[in-house]
Amino acid sequence: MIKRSSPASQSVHIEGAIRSLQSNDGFRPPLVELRRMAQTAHREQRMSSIQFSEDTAIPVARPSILVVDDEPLYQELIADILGADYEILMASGGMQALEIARNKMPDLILLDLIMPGIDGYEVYRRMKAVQRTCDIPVIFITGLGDVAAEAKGLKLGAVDYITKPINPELVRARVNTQIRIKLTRDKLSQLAATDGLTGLANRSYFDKMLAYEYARHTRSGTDLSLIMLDIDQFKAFNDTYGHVCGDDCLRRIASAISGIIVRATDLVARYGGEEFVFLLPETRLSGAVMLAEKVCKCISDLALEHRRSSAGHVTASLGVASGRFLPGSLISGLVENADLQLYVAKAGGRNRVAFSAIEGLG
Ligand code: GH3
Ligand code: MG
Ligand code: MG
Repeated sequence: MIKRSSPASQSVHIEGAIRSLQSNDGFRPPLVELRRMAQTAHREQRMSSIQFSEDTAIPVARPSILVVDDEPLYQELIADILGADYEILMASGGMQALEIARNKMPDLILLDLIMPGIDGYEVYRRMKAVQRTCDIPVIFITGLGDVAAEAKGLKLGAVDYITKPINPELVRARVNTQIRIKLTRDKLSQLAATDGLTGLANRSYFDKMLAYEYARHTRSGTDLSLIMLDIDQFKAFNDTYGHVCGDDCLRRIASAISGIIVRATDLVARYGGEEFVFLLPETRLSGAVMLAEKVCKCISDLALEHRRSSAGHVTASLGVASGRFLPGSLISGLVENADLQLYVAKAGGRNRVAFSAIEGLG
């Protein structure tokens, strides 16, 4: 029987934590960033690319800091103070700073307010206006005693400020604090998008990405494909081998099917229970069916014993739906069609792929 399960309760708790963070200080994990993190996850079996040491939240990998100052002396001074602990990127003007921020996505920006050309306030305003850079924390660098500038910066949303002439101890302390907060947030965002059992992206993350791709594909008019996968006779597997073995089986299948994904834009997620889903942007039906066949064979080839299944080992059934969204069509159409095809695959004897192309999904 095919059934829908709610996302793991663990991710619900973590999302609660994220929501409370959001309400406290306006933090929002950007969708693009969540996507990047989830893509990293199915390759590395976990969401985090940042590794934390055992006792504290100090990361093993070096976080990056962009130092924006038109005076080379200050750039070098700050690089000397922070270079041992962080990767330092430098920009000597506003436009260069915006470009580096966009391309490199540093963990923190130290931004001089007074610069020729566009000043620090304007750089800050433009960064906040773009989704990709709007969540990067910024510390303003101001002149000594310039209280009005400090107040204006903090009101705008800067996380802190540093005054010139620079005091190395203060700079280190303030930067360390902000980096710690930023990395903790990253970690929470990663956890909120992860399925606790398999390490794949979770249902909540999949729903966000589906909405994102739906909007993108409605605009572009290109094909979007979806594969719905359900493990065959899994209740009997649990009944025969126990839930611990069942969980292990789910982990092994998750690991195997995530290794099949090649395109960086493709996403595999745990949809719920013993169901997985593949979201394949800009992919036609033929490509999606090919991938589904590969996934079906890959699971069968794992040859995980299942005495009470028709095949004698663990298998899965897959439903593929593919099509173009017309303006006004419903986002749920694609999932419903993939679900329908999954039912066809089950009814056809399991351990197989069924598919359909839909014109003008709705
Ligand atoms: P079908 O071939 O028609 O899909 O049959 P099925 O037995 O797989 O389908 P059914 O929906 O009846 O059972 C799904 C089973 O998946 C029941 C449930 O115990 C098991 N399951 C769901 N989530 C988990 C999980 O996280 N761990 C384990 N071990 N089992 C799970
Ligand atoms: Mg099921
Ligand atoms: Mg099943």
